Amino acid sequence: MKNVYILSDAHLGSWAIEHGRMQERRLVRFLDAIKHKAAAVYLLGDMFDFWYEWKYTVPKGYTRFLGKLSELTDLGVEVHYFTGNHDIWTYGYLEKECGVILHKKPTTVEIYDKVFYLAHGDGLGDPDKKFKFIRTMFHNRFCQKMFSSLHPRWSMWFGQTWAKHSRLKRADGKEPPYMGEDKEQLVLYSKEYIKNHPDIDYLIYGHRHIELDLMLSHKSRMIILGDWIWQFSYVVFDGEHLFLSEYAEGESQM
Ligand SMILES: [Mn+2]
Repeated sequence: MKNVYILSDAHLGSWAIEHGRMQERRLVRFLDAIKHKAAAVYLLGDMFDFWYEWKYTVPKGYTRFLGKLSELTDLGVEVHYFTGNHDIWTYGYLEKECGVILHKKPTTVEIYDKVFYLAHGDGLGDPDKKFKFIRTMFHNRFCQKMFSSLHPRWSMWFGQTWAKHSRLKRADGKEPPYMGEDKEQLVLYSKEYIKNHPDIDYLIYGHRHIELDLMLSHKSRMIILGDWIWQFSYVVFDGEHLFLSEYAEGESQM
């Protein structure tokens, strides 16, 4: 039985990440190392720090990563690509060129008899009104059309700058630490969610850039994935056991 891998938040191409090339190479080496063991790979959002595609144009860069995704899908590995809040603006290129299966919303999926609820995690249980307003604008088709009509010289600059600042507004560029079961938005959201969906075995999220592995009930386990900037963390599921691990090169991996 082949494994299923889940990871998120590489924020490739970020102007706030100095080790961008090393980070992309490590991600690609990881994908290469698992390609024959994987039945499916789920990328849970924000793989790019700012992705925006036009009808005839896509952003520069990411050639190693995009090539590796294509190699995996050519081999028959299912690659599921969830949009986060930094890469909402993909309109078919990643599906057509790289063969990924795109998800723009949280998805419930059955994998080897277990029920997974998968989401990037932005906007879930988040009471921040400003964030909600920006999120609505970002997803609005009319705003997207207006933005697309700008020359990429300005719109890509604007997007990269916005993304950079959303990283740097945190002290040392990292996310606030885990806030505890009673305050962490995704935990509160998940606890509410399983009340009406008690059949879910695993709830898995990105977005927060922290690693969390928490039992919510006898059945439901919640995981926040960490990131691929500093933690290089991923979930692996072999049909029976599920682990949250960190990719350390040179070690033998599952
Ligand atoms: Mn995010």
